[in-house]
Amino acid sequence: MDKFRLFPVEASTSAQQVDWLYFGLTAMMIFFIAVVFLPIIFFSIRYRRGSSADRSNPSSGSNLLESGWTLFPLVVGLGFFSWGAILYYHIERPPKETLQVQVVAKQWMWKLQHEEGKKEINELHVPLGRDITLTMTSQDVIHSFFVPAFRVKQDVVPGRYTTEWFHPTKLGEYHLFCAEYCGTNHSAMIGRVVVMRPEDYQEWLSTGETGQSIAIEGRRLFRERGCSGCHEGSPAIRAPVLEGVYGKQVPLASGEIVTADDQYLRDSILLPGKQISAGYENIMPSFSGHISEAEIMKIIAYLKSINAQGPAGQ
Ligand code: HEC
Ligand SMILES: [Cu+2]
Repeated sequence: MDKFRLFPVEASTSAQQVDWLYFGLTAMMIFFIAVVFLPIIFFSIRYRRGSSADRSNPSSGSNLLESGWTLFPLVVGLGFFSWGAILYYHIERPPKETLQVQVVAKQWMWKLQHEEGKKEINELHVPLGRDITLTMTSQDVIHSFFVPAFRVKQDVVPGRYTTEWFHPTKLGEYHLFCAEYCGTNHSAMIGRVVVMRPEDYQEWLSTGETGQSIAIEGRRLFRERGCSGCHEGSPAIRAPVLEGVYGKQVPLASGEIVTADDQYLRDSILLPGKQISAGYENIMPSFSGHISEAEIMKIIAYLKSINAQGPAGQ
């Protein structure tokens, strides 16, 4: 059995930061409890009925005291608010250059795939000292990807992409939990995160069933599913060229301009009628029900890869 401990280990950069905030808040509470309750106890004993304490000269108020106990908590409160807000901002926004892992949750398991193609179930292997970003979605109900040792928890929602990132700082194995009640076997939807030395991670990536990189698999799907028939310059059909589309500002027929992020690309594939590119007709069929979440993520990885450097390795 694990040693008893009050706190899970701190195994990521944000773990330390979250704990500092938590300890800071606790210290502040203890301070205010002391400032309010110690005098209450003191006065109720000192001025209890029948005590001989001096009751002449009752105090008639003090501006200094009143403004002090208004302003001091205000400043402390705003200080903690800013601290929390900055930390939240930091935890919610993945850094630019990170390892990418795709996560599809379903009742009751986690399916993960690394950029290089390696797949895992209920286990996530990551190298020490790198930033890792998970792009997550669910095939059915809402789940939540929770790694207590990293102090990260994020809902995984059907129909949407959410992200979670962390920077492991300690080798070892850590619990992975689903933290959103998701049906009968919710409590069994657990796994582990294994933080490895970078060399060991590289080796692990290339052993066992490695598969192809997700961008290359995405390119294959792009052909097989007939996307290329319309999107790769067919003279008969007018469809937007998708090279360079990722991250671009796309004008829509409705007059809006949206950024072509993962969510936009996903919606374009499943709900093509929702946002129609300006200047094109709404002739793209919906692939809803004909394509899995994992496949959509691969196609998106492919579309990202053809952004700058042309089609991913022929
Ligand atoms: C029948 C032809 C056709 C097929 C097949 C097709 N598309 Fe499209 N696609 C279009 C047209 C036309 C548009 C522009 C109108 C719109 O936004 O719906 C479009 C728009 C898009 C957009 C938005 C592009 C932008 O610039 O905003 C994406 C992304 C996309 N398609 C991806 C795909 C993928 C991935 C597949 C295969 C799973 C696919 N398409 C299959 C015709 C097609
Ligand atoms: Cu779950």
